[in-house]
Amino acid sequence: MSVPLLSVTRRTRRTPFTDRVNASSVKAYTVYNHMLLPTVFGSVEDDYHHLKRNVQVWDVSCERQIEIRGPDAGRLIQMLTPRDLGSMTMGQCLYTPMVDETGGMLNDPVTLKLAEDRYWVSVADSDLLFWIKGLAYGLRLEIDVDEPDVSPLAIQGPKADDLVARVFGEEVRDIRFFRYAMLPFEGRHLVVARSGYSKQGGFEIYVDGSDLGEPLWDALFAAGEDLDVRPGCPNLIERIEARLLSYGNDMTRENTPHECGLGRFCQTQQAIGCVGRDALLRVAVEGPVRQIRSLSINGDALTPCSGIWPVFGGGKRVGRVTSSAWSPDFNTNVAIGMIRMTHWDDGTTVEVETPDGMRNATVHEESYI
Ligand code: THG
Repeated sequence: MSVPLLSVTRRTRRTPFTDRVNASSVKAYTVYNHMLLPTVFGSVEDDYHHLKRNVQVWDVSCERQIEIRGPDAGRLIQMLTPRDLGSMTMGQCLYTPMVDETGGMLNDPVTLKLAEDRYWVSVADSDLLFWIKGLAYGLRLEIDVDEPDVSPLAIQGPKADDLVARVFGEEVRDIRFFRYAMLPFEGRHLVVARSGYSKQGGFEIYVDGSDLGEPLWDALFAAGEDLDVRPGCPNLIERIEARLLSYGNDMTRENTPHECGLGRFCQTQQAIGCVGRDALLRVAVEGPVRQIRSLSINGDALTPCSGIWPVFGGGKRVGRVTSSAWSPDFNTNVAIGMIRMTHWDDGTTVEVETPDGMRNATVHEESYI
């Protein structure tokens, strides 16, 4: 079967790193926040092994920043999320489920507090900017909402500390998980955060100004030659093992944060002002009746999941699988799905209707890694 190409236009935005990514023979892209996101370099499996052993540089510019600035910034941010941001301090990043008035997930960004009156919301793939602008205008809030020219570059893998220390200095080793420091590069101060869409450890550098993109990319590759640094990207296998959720795939506006297993990031009672507070307090009384789970699907490697695979228990529909990949380390197909409470206990056996036929599978309460 021939593989169709992606026609790139102004709507399919390039990034400050696209020329470098193309020069390093990227094999495939997806589109995320209307922007190019690489998905494969060598092969998904080669990228996976390399990520778990070495260090990679990821063009995750598509994690766009929504900047919220002004006297009402703190008030608006709390309207967006059931996570209590009352004690958030500068230098912190927080994973923040964001919900509408029904408690439905609109996005699952990382929020950074840059100043008392200035935040970045590092968004997943949905047009959250319009929701925020609508709230700000509708409520006559004293804030500006924009998408600045900021492009995250992630450095992920067990050797990430060594690589980033060579470019930004030894102080990067002291940055705690989901904290950031402002560190100089070519005379400009950049947010360097210990975060990223993998469980292998590493940093995200928020490249503030497209002109810095290629100099930073080149500096990292020059400094990391002996570390076998390679270009990479969020890896499908590793993120399923880690149960890192993908908005639009594993959850949508149809789901509450609790269904997504994100209840630990919600303090709805304290989140005064959150638009979805009443709805979430109402559903919290009963608790969710379906929830995100990891699954292992028996048999040989499956066709990648590009939609919904129905899940059955005792012949009845009990859920869906939305992400799946063959895991070399666990020697099984690993998957993420939404499973009804009758079948969500650890070790429950179910059947999954895959494009390669019905397969037996097991539900797991914990992630693989
Ligand atoms: N980094 C930044 N922006 C992002 C992402 C990112 N925007 C888009 C997307 N990824 C948002 N989604 C997620 C999902 C998971 C995590 C971060 C962003 C994540 N979760 C960890 C976990 O669940 O184990 C840690 C959460 C915690 O303990 O606070 O890292 O990756 N800048």
